[in-house]
Amino acid sequence: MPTCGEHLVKLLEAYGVETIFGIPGVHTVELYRGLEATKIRHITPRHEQGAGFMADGYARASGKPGVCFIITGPGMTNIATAMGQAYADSIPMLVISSVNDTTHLGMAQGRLHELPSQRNLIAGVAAFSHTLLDPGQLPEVLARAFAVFMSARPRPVHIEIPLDVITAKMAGKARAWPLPSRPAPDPKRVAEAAKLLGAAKNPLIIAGGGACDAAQGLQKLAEKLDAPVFTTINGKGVLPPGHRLALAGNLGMDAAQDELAASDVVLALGTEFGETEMYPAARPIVIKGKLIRVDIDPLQLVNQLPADIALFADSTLAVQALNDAIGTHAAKPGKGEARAAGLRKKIAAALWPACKIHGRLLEAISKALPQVVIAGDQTEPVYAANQTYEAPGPRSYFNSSTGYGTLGYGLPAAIGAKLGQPDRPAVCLIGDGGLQFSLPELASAVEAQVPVAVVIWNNTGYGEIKAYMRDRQIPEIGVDIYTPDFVTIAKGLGCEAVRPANMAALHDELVKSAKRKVPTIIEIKATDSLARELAS
Ligand SMILES: Cc1ncc(C[n+]2csc(CCOP(=O)(O)OP(=O)(O)O)c2C)c(N)n1
Ligand SMILES: [Mg+2]
Repeated sequence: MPTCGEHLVKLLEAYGVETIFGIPGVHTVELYRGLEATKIRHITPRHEQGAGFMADGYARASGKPGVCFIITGPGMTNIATAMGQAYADSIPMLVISSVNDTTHLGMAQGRLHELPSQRNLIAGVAAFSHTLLDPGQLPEVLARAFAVFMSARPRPVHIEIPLDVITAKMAGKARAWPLPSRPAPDPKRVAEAAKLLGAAKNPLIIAGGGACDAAQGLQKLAEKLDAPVFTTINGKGVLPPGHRLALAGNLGMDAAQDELAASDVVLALGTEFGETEMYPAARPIVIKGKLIRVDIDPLQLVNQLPADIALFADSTLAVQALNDAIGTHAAKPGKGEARAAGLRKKIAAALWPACKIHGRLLEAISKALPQVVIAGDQTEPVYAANQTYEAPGPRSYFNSSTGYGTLGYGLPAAIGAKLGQPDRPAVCLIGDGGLQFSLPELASAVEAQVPVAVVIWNNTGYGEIKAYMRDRQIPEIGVDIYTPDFVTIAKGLGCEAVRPANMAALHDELVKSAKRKVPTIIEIKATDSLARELAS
């Protein structure tokens, strides 16, 4: 008879899990006993935070939950930060950990890896955290996790299995439970919303990360209504690049605020109007017309702004219902396009100067790698790209400047993204500070043969914080950090590494990176000739 650990692995496979990120320890070896008998691929990071960020990038790029196997105690405190980022950005992540024997829980007898209460510690960054006290309850608890991922606001779920439970024998066939359907909107409210939208003179759409799977229908809806579309950072790619109704910049900008105020009906889908969207100047959003909100989380529908019509629903189903209800109605085209073009111009004029330099860098990346997935960290080129970049499609652009705002995310997230979308090139866009948080994950990528391109913007310091201190007349302490020779280190870790001298070399290196089996580090120093060419 298999153990609970073996049964769990079979169950995960039955739910369609193909990749697991984990670092085994004596407490979790029972999870590994059955792994060989499945098709699941195990990826070993160099730190549990790396496991969490890889799972996050995998989930964002593929749309499937990222799964991690983590040891009791330090493994869990290490992954807590990655769970915090995934929690803030509504990313499905399943963290399976061990915990001490059921009879030892809460006893504080100095057992290996013991925490006073692991579950209490982690519950704040999870949709739920469950201690499995009986192997027989595993199928039900796992079904709850997948019900959250598939049918509710996706967030990390933590299941901890005591050592005596993980090794206990478990009867029965490993079978995935049928999952609940996704919530469909109330038809009466859909009819009201469609009426408002159909009669709108200046409609506007705001699409967040929760709308990214509704892209196709949303484009149709926007075109029918002739409505300009703002996307949040996690909503990028909902409209194809260059679409006549697509807007750039962010909702905190004066021109965007004016346009919002002038819109008589605003349709906001899958967004919490987060403050990190509005870099560098977040401000309260003021909507003077009618507001229609769509969200899979009822609590989001009453967050910050009361909606005139609140549609509690999956965004894809809501958009489909709105499209059906609006039917063949079509606003006279032209006005929306003109509004969008005017707004794009005003926003471009209001952007800070570095946006141009970094905009060129992003253009070079898209040109060399058209179907690229970009996972970014918190660095100057990312803040700029958040304003200007047009992603080739949804699930193609994300970074840790949103929500929890965690340095060190970009590299492991890009590795996860490449594993989640193996047929597309993946680029990590990261600063010299952020990369030093997770540099050893290059070794994980070499080992797993994951060819990501890591574009480092090296300004030899915590540039953004340095500027922030300078603006406030605070002595610039702790921000001019020593940066190692990234090219030599990366080569030592088994990667290819270059410092391209000009745009042509940058292009070649990006193209070559996608053909390799290992990561390619592409370093750009802010004082290099390439940086000058980007600025010219
Ligand atoms: C875990 C963590 N620690 C500290 C910070 C604060 N922080 C935000 S941006 C930043 C500077 C990052 O430097 P770098 O990656 O080199 O990017 P740059 O701003 O220089 O482009 C720091 C220290 C953070 N966001 N996350
Ligand atoms: Mg820096």
